[in-house]
Amino acid sequence: MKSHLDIFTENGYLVVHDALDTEDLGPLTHIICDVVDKRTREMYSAGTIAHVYEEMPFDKRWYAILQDCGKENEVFGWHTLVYSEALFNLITNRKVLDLIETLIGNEIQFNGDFWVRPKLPNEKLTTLPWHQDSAYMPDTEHDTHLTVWFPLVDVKTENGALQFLPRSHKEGLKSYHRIEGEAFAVPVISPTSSDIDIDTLEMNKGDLLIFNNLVFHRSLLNKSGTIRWSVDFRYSRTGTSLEGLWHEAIACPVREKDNKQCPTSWKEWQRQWNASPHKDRFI
Ligand SMILES: O=C(O)CCC(=O)C(=O)O
Repeated sequence: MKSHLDIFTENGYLVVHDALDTEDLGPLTHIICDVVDKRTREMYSAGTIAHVYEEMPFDKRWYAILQDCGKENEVFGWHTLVYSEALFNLITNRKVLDLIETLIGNEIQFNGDFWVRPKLPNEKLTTLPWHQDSAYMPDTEHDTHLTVWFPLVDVKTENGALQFLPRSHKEGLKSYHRIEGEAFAVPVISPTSSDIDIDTLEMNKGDLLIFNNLVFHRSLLNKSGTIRWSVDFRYSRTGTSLEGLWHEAIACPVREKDNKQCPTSWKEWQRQWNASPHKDRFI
């Protein structure tokens, strides 16, 4: 049987089913619900929306609110809004770090990059084109940077699953350009000419995906009537250069050699966050 490392090395990504449970994901989901509730009440008080949609479930409420006022998400992901101890606890979750350890060893740093993504029905902004993460992270292509991606609801093709091109990381970073009207740079040459190459990752809440910075992936349009909530973090081996990346200021070691105890505390990370200039750049 192939190990996690074998699969990851071969394909450039790895899905682990039932890696986390409600105890792991619940606190962050709670924070997101609180953010939605707070923003809703502010909009209601300002007269921007007619109802607070209190009865709506997690995968519908934010969409109902934006529809009420005729808006879409202002950005592709939430950052500062979800900054919390619950977020830090998921970033440093022992089960997550154990899995990462099988791929890059036991000296691990969190790169500082995190996003909660409310992917709305039929929304172009959150439908990412084929890309390699290094295309958006300058000078990272010679090192391994891992993205860990967790669905916070079950994700099927219909509500905007991620698609991957297995083994595409083996050919290095391709050239990218910007096309007018597109939010994200795209590869100059399309990375695939055939649907056969494409792996569509349908995943359930509790499953976890890890991929490297050179594998091609994209995010499908959400054709359902509900929100595809997900969260993603980035990690690398401790000492890997993060120079020039916007999130360097809030990077921190999360696992040291031969010690399962996270070397950074929430209090220390809070100090870094409070001193960091970038937090005011994102919502
Ligand atoms: O969550 C998504 O829809 C896209 C995520 C992605 O492409 C990334 O994190 O690089």
